[in-house]
Amino acid sequence: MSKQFLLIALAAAMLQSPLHAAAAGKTEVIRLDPPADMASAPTIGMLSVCCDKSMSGSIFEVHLYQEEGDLLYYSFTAKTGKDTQVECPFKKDGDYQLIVKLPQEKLPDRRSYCYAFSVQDPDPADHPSDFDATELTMRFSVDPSLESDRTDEHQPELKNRTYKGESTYNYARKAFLPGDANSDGIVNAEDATSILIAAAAMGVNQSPKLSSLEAAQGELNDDGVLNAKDALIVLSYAAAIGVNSFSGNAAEFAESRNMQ
Ligand SMILES: [Ca+2]
Ligand SMILES: [Ca+2]
Repeated sequence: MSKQFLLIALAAAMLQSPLHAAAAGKTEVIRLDPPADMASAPTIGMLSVCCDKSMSGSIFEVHLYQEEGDLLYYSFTAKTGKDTQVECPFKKDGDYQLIVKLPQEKLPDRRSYCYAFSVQDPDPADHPSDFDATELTMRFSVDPSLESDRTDEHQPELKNRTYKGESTYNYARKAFLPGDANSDGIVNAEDATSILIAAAAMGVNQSPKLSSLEAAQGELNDDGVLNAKDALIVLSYAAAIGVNSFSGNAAEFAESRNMQ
C-alpha cells in the first residue's frame, strides 16, 4: 500500500491571449502507453488533461524535472473536431510541469503556458494512514465571452483513499474555425489556395507564411502535414456547404467522408 501525499502547487505563468470559441463535440479518450521504464512500476498518481475541440492544434507536454535536466513524459496534440483527454501516470515523487502550447492567430509561434505541480510525500512518517492514489485533473477550454483568461481551482479532497484535485482553465480566445487557413472567418476556395501555396513553400524549405493558428485550422485530416489533401477537403467541403448537403465544420466533413 502506498502512502502518498499530493502537493499541488499550481503556479501558473499565465499570459493573456486572444479569444477562441468552444463548441460541443463527441468525446474521444486518447490513452497513451507509459514509457517502458514505467510499465511495470506502480503508479502513485494520475494526471488527467481534458480539453474540448476549441483547443484544437494545442500541444500538451508533461515534464519531470531532474537534476540532470527535465525528462519529457508525454506529448500529444489536441485534435481538430474532437474532445481530447489524456491520462498520465506518475511512478515517483517529483516536480512536474505541464506545458500547454496554444496556436496563435497572429503570432508565428505558439504561445506557451506552464503549470507547475509537485507529486511528493513531504514526510511519510507524519501520514501513516494516508491514501493509496492521487488524482489531478486539469480541464482546458475556451470561452468567447471572456475578456481575459480565468482559472478556477477547486479545493482538493480525500475520498475512498484517493486524494483528488481539479483545476479548470478558461481561455479567452478567438473562434477556432477548421479549414480557415487565411483566418478571414469563412471557409472557401481561397483557403485551399492558401494551403497549396504554403505546401509549395514548405516543399522548397521556405516559410509557409501562415500563423500557427492558420496552419492548425488548415490541417484537416489529422495527418500532421499541411498539403494538397487538406486543400482538397476544403474544396469538397465548400462545394457541399454551397448546396446545403452538409451542416458541420470542415474537420467533421473530412471525418464523415473518410478523407483522413
Ligand atoms: Ca478563409
Ligand atoms: Ca493534413
